[in-house]
Amino acid sequence: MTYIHQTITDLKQSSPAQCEFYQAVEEVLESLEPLLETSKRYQKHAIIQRIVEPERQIMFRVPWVDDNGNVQVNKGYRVEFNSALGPYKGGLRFHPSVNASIIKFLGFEQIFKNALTGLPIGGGKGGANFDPKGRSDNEIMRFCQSYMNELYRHIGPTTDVPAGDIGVGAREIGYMFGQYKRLTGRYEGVLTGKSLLWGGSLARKEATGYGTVYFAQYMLEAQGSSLKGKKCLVSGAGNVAIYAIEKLLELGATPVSCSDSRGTIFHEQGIDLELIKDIKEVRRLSLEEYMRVHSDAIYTPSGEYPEDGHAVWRFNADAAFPCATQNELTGEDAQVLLANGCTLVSEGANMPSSQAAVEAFIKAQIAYGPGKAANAGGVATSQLEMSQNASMRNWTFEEVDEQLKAIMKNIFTAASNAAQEYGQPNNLVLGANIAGFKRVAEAMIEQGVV
Ligand code: NDP
Ligand code: 2IT
Repeated sequence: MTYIHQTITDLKQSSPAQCEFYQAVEEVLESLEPLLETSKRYQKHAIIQRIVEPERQIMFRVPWVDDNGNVQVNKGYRVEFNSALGPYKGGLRFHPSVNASIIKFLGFEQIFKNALTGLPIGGGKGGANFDPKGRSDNEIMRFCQSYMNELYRHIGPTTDVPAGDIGVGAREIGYMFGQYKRLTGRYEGVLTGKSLLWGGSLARKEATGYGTVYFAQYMLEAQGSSLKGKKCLVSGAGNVAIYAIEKLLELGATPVSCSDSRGTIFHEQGIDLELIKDIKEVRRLSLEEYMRVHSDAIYTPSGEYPEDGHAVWRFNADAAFPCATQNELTGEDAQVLLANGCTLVSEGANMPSSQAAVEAFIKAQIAYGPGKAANAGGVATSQLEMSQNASMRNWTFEEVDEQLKAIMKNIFTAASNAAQEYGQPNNLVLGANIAGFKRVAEAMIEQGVV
């Protein structure tokens, strides 16, 4: 354990107050222990010391004028973490909680996630501490334009290709693409998650949620089981959650919950997907709106379990799909889920389970798909969008979806094989971290000390 402690101690000194980043690093390094014990080559090439340090971190001012004529200032970020396997690739998050720690944890996770896809993409992440809630369309546009006024000089279709994440969807990507085009005069695949009218890929919108459910399906298939008839808890009500719910319904499971930052809906007979799409994608309202149509559902406002947990994980279910945000499933939540008979967790969000929750799932030997494996379908399909842009071709929905399924299957197989090789066949955290790390580390060694 000494190198883990040493690395975290060094990070705490060189990058103070970045707890989410230390959490992500610690989880990966703990998994690598058996690998580093048997192979000294990674130590010889100082791979650990290099891999935890971003190649480049860009922080910038984002000034803009709100609808009342007041000048607002936000903090913008892009962390270009690792380019051993390809151009930096990863989303942009617009949320008031964004800081350097959150962007670095996301960028660090992205390195291994992207490696697991087997595609030629490096790891990066960006965003701003901008809160889109309650902002008019014009304010969103002005913010996106100002953000791109700085970002455009750092990105490009073969250098760094951002996409969406929390608070960034097709609308924001559109405004940022427009500004990039105006500044550079170039029409190119510099962003993914674009509208289908002008360069987007079919199935990209659905890909993360669908991919998370495919991953769950592959975990169950390996046990001779399936999702059919399973009662599933889903958290979040954004891009990932909505399309996880859609795929669960298609596969004959019953998704019984969803949540947003203000509260949780539990609907025993199954979530009304079209209503959720209308509330969140079209009208952009709070989930409380759901109760106007379905008075038989249960609405729990946030803050019911302020110390140690969240309402969404307190209901009985066979499976859980955390699709909102980091550390939204605590150790206490995990104990309740397990006690209520939950035997599968597939993470649509990035690092949704706290360290204590991850340990509980591994100890209980349930089917547990960590985010960097289970939610890789989004970024993988982004890379398929890049391929289509580069070749000036458009694939059908079915073609993209088939490739997405194959990629999720390969990720499951790679993580599962690595877990077996290192003597813990059920531990996909270990398997995903080792399989992802090996690919990046070998590429870094071959490319020399850069
Ligand atoms: P969206 O912005 O579309 O939706 C986020 C959802 O989570 C909303 O329902 C939001 O509620 C809720 N949420 C966000 N932050 C908080 C918080 N601090 N507390 C409680 N609820 C919160 O984002 P996505 O669906 O795209 O992203 C969800 C997760 O999936 C994130 O962890 C993201 O990193 C991850 N992810 C996304 C991918 C993608 O392709 N989009 C790919 C891989 C992972 P509200 O609306 O009230 O804010
Ligand atoms: O966390 C993620 O993988 C994403 N937000 C998607 C990144 C991408 O480039 O599509």
